[in-house]
Amino acid sequence: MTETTALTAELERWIIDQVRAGQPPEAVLEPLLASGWEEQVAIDAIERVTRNFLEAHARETGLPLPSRVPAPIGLNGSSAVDAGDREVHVLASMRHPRVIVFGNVLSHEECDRMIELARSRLSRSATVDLETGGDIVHEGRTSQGMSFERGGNALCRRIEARIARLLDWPVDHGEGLQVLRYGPGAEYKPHYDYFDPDRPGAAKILQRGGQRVASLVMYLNTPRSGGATTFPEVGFEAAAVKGNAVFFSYDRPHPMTLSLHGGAPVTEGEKWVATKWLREHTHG
Ligand SMILES: O=C(O)CCC(=O)C(=O)O
Repeated sequence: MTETTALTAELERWIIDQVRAGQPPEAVLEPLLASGWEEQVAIDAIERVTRNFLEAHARETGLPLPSRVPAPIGLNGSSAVDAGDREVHVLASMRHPRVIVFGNVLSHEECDRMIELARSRLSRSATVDLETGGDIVHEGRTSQGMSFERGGNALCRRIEARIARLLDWPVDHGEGLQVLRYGPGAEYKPHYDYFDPDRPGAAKILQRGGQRVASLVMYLNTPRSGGATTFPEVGFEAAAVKGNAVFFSYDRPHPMTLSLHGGAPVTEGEKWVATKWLREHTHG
């Protein structure tokens, strides 16, 4: 790379080569800073070049355009994140699919309270029907569930504020928390959380907040056995451990994100989770 602070064609090519090679943003930024770039100018330049490249690539290949997604941590960074009222631990992190396992997201008291608030309101879980935009019961999802309104009670407000800080994503870009209970044998077969834009019911769903771009599945208890969150395309499993959470993002509604995931069957005991879905825009 030449020693210059101008965005030359050569520098643009170099940035694109780094992105294509899967280099993390810090590895692209550091050489620019070392050759005299002002930090924000360098970040803006890298973002612009990367976005132009990704958009051109998406157009050429017919893929959906990428969206901005929550990016709470870099790779090989700090092992803790300040989430405002709590220090959250980073336990594992994968680049593609982008998956992060967090520890200490919720206290045990918060987990117990969330279960207590949800328990009497559970019914057989449904999934979004992309034919109509409504809900349907699906044989691949054998849990029970309920949803809280965003900000619907003091506990939800506290957890939502913490998640917003942890993920650096506004509270109003999130759906209300959904609580699921899996009894023995219950599971959620592998699926994507984004809405397939080509299905007839999608337009209605996307009007309110745009696409889902990330999910945070928080474990409210530790099942005696089974119940991991699985990413079958990459052979990765996050164990369900009370107070921990698995985060994953998907920058476009496409299988190339490798965000296919499921809740493996609970083989002993029960499993409770609270899921937060993050949207592109305000989910009013
Ligand atoms: O229960 C799990 O581990 C996964 C939950 C899930 O896939 C979801 O809520 O979309």
